[in-house]
Amino acid sequence: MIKVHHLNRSRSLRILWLLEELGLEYEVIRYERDAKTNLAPPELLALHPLGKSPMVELDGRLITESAAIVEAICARHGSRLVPPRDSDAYITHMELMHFAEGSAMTPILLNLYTGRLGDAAAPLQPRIQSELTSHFSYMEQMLRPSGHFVVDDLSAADIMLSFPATVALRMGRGADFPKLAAFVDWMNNRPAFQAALTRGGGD
Ligand SMILES: N[C@@H](CCC(=O)N[C@@H](CS)C(=O)NCC(=O)O)C(=O)O
Repeated sequence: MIKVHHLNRSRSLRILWLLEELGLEYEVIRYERDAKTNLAPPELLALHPLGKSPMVELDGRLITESAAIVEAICARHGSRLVPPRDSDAYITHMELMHFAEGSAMTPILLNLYTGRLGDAAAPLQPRIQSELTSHFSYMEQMLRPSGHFVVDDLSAADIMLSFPATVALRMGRGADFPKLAAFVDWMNNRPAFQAALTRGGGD
């Protein structure tokens, strides 16, 4: 049985969505963010030194890092969500799988943290905002006419990019990036995504 250590309102929802799309059986162990600090509870630290979510137990092996988890699950159960390794699409798939956490999250997190500094953050803001815009614009540009990022059907990269795409909309950038807005809308209407939301506790 696959076990998902799931933190509410987190990137971990992507893993539940993936498992629902693949029709796999899994157990969800839910953790709640601290009401004051918004941080993960210490129970997650007992599992791994970083104490972050998602963490997944697959065949008894604890796996961290969303993209590694998605790749590991797809390797065993979801090869249809990854392009053939010898294809050009596979390179795009790898680029976007790494971009989702390795690139897109940097300006998103800088914006979140410096937002708490008020005026003290003013000198950093132009660069953070231009980086946010360039990363969201890149995603907008990569969306194909079919509404997917890599091939003309759901792929693992779509699932990884759903988090930064959702953040773009939460930041009120939907009008600037209509293809991203349509992608998030499509995701929200997908039964597997709705099932993932329910299994994750609804938020
Ligand atoms: N790059 C990691 C990031 C993991 C991460 O930062 N998870 C957040 C949830 S979105 C978390 O656990 N935050 C709670 C905390 O830092 O206390 C991944 O993609 O899995």
